[in-house]
Amino acid sequence: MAQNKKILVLNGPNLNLLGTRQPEIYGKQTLVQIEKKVGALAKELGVEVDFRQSNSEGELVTWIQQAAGKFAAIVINPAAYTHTSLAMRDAISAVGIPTVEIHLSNIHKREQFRHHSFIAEVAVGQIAGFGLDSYLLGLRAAVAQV
Ligand code: CA2
Repeated sequence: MAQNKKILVLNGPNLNLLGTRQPEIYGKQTLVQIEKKVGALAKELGVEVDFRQSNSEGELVTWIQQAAGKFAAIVINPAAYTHTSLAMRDAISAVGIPTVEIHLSNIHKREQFRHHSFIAEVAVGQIAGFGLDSYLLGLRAAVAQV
């Protein structure tokens, strides 16, 4: 039952720049606009969302750790840390909260170094390539887990 459940939506490095550069890859929406759309869908689905962004790997790891007992699911766009962060992978694995990995772009159609995700191995699943809709689909997938 999704009612009253809290979902943590995490955004990794540089996603605060959305809407200012590389719109051909990441779209024209700012992160604030995405947050508003996610908030509206959350309301419709009857869940509460806490939407955060950090450029710091350590802060993201701390937020994942602190989510234990407070959030029913995590939706995460780990950005570049997707491809590098064993620390975030270990944190997700340690807390055991169902986690949905999302990406604006289709990382599998891009450079080889973006094809591997450390997060995918501990996520329930991955949604990539749908722009803003990756966030909305990710939220729906997370709600289906709780
Ligand atoms: O497609 C995605 O959502 C990514 O997670 C975005 C990351 C990238 O490193 C991943 O491979 C795929 C990059 C986020 C940087 O966002 C920017 C936004 C505007 C301008 C520059 C970067």
